[in-house]
Amino acid sequence: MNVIRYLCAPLLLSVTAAPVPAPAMLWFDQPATHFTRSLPLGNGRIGAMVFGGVNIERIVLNENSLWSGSRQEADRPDAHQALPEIRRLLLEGKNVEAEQLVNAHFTCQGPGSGHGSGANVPFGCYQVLGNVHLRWAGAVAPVNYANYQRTLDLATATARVTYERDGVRFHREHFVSAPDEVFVSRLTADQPGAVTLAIGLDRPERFTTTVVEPNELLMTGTLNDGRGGRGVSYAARLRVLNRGGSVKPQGNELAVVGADEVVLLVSAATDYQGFAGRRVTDPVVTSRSDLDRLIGREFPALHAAHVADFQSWFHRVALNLPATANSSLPTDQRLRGFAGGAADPALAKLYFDFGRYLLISASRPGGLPANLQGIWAEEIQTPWNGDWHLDINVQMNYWPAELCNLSELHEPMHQLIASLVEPGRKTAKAYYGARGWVAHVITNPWGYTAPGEAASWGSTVSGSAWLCQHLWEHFLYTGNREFLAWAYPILKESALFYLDNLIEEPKRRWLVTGPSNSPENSFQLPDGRTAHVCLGPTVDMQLLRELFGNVIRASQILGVDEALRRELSEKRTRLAPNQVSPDGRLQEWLEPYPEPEPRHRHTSHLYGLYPYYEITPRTTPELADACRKTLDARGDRSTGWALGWRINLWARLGDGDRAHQLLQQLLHPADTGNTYDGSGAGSYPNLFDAHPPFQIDGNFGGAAGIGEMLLQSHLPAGGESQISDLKFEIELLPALPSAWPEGSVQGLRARGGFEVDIAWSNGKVTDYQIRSAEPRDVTVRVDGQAQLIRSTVEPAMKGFRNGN
Ligand code: FUC
Repeated sequence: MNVIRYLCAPLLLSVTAAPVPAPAMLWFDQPATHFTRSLPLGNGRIGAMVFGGVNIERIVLNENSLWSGSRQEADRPDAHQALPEIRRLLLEGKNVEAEQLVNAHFTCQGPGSGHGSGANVPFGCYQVLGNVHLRWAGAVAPVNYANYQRTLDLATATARVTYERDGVRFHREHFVSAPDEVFVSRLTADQPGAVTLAIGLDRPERFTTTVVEPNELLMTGTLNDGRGGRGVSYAARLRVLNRGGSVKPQGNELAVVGADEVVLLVSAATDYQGFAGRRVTDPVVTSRSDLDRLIGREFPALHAAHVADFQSWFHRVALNLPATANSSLPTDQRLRGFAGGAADPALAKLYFDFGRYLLISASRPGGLPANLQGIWAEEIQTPWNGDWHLDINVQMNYWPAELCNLSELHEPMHQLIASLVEPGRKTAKAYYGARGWVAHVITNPWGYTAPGEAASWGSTVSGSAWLCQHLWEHFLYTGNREFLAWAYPILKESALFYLDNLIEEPKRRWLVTGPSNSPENSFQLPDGRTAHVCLGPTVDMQLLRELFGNVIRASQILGVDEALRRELSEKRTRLAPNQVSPDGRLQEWLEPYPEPEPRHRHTSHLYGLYPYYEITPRTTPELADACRKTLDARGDRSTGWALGWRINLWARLGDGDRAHQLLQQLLHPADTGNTYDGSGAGSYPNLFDAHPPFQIDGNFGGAAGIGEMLLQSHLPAGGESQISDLKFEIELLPALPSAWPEGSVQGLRARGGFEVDIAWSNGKVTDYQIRSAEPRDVTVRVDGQAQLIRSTVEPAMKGFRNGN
C-alpha cells in the first residue's frame, strides 16, 4: 500500500500509537436471570442467547426464518374508490372526516398485523426456535459455586462461562459458526470425568422432541399459517459428542455421565420459501446433513474457522477510546457507574463495537434482514411481531452498515426491498390507481405492503420511499454500477408511484402526498379535534425530494429515461418545502398545528437532517437552527430507538456534547429489578436496547451515531446543486464530544468510496489517512477547515467509479 499520511499540528500522535484499547468484552459475575442479561450469539441465521446458569442452563435458540403466517391478500381491491373523497376532505381541511373514511375504506383488508399480536393471523410473527436445557448433576438447591465469570468476547464472537463447584472448575464455550452453519458448545472441567448432565430441547408450543440416535435429539414442528393451517415447518437437531464417560437416552433427553469433555452441535432449518434464506425442502434432512458435514471436525478447527470468518468483518474497523477504572467493572455495574457520572469513554467504544457485532451476527448476505429483535427472541408472540417496520425501525438497523465498513451486510435489506416491488404494485393499484409500487408502515417475510389496520399509524405512504434510500446510499458508498443498474428499476418504479400520487394543495399550489401520516404522530385542528391523517407531512416531502433526486442522478449515470428525468425535476421543485413554524421549529405538517404530544418519540420531519442531508448547518443554517429547536422541544427522554436517532441528529448539527448526552440516555440502565419491560428506555444489562421492551434498532442507531460523531460525508459547502457530480465533503470529527479528547478510529467508510483513519488528541485531529482504490481528489474538512487532498491508494479496496 502506498502510504501517505496527512499529519496535522501538533504531530504528537499517530494512528498506530493510539490510546491503549479496552477489550471488546461484555462480562458478568452472575448467571443471567433474564433474557436481557443473557449473551447474544449469531451467524446471521441461527441465534443463541447464553444465560450461563450454573446448575440449570437455558440457551435460547433462534432461526431467522421461523415466522408464523403466510402470504395473504391484505389489499382492499376497491379502496381506490374512496380515494377521491378522502382527498377532497383533506383539501378542505376536514382531516377528522377524512380519517374516518381511511379507517372505513383505506386500511388493510382483514386483521393486518393483529395490532402487533399477529402470531395467529396471516401476518404472522417471528418466533423463538426453542431452548437447550443443560441440567447439571447435583441440580438441587442450594446452588453453591464460586469465582463465576460469564463473558462475551466481541472480537471472537465467543461466549464463555466458568465457575467452581465442589472444588471443580467448569468451563463452557459457545459460538454460532457462519461457515459451518451450526451452534457449538464445549463443556469441560479441570478434573477428568466431571461433566455429568442431562440435555433437553424444547419450545413453548408446537414441538415434538425425540431421541433419534443414542447421542442425538431432534425437535420438529409446524407453525400456524394464520388460517388455522400448516405454516412454516422447522427442525432443530442436537448432537452430543463426548470424550470419556457415556451418553445415553433418558426419556426424551440425553444423559451424559462422567465425561471429560462434551461438544454440543445444534443445527436448525425451516422450509420457509421466500425472498431470501436457505432453500430447504425438508428441514429434517437438512438439519442432519448440516451436522453430518462436520463429522471428524474437532472443536478447535470449528472455532478457528468461525473466528476467521467473524474477524474478516469485525476487524475492518477499530475504535479506540481510553479506558478508566469504571471500564473494568462487570457490564451491568459499568452501566450503573456511567449513569452515576463515572467517566468511561471506552463504554462508547464497547457500545459501538457491540453494534457492529450485532449486525455481523444478525445479517448475512443471502439471508433475511435483521428484524425488530435482530434475530434474538425468547417468545412465541414477539413484541410488534418482531417484524420489519418501515417508518424508522428496519432502516435504523442498517444505519451502521456502510459507515462501519460492513457494506455487504446491507444486502439482506436490499433483497427485502426488491421483494416488495411485486406485491407493492398490486397495493399501488388497489388503493391509489397508481403505477409503480408502494409499501406503507409494516412488512413481513410474506410480502405485506398494504396499509396497517388503523389510520392513526397505518396510512403513512412513504415507507417505500424511505426504503429506497438504502439502495442509493449503497451505491454512493461503493460506486458499484452493476448494483445501481439492478436497483434502478426499483427506484424508478417507486418514483412513478409517487408521481401518480401527488396532488396540488390549494393554498400555495405545492405538490403533496395524501392521505399520509407524519409517522405515528397526531396534531390538533383549528376546531380542537385531534387527527393523524394529513396531506404532505414534511417527512414525505423530504423523502420525495431525495428519491426524485436520486432517480434523476441514477438515470443520468445509466444514460436512460431522459423524459422521466425532466418530469421528476419539474415536479421536484414543486414539492412542499421545509417550513419553519412561527415558534422557530421545523414544521412537521403543512400547517403549524399544535401537537397533543409535543415530546413524541418520532422525529420524522428531521429526516432531512439525518439520515438524509438536505439540511446541514453549513448549507441551510436557518433550517438547521429550526431542527435544533425541534429537538430541544422534543426533549432528551424517549424510547430506545428515538434516542439513537437523536444522537445522529445532534451529530449532524455538529453538537458533540449534546450527542454524547443522548448517548448517556441510551446507555441509561433500563433494568431495575430484572423485569422484562425494564423501568424505561435505555440499555439492558446485556446492552440490548430497551424501547422498552427489547428492540434492537436502538443498538444500531446508537452505533451509527457514534460513527457519525467521528466522521461525516455529505453535502459540500455549496449545497445540493453540487451533488450532481457525486462529490462529497469528508468531515473529520464533526461532533467530537469533550468527553473523548483522545482517541483514534480506523477503517470507517465515507460516501464516494473512501476508507478513513483518524487519530486525535486534545480534541484535535493529529493524523489521518483517506484511502481509495485509485488516487482521487477529495475535500476534507479538518478541525473545521476544508482542504483538497489526494487520497492514498489502497488497491485491495474495490474500485469506485462515479459514472461521470
Ligand atoms: C414504530 C414505533 C414504535 C415501535 C414500533 C415497533 O411504530 O413508533 O415505538 O418501535 O415501531
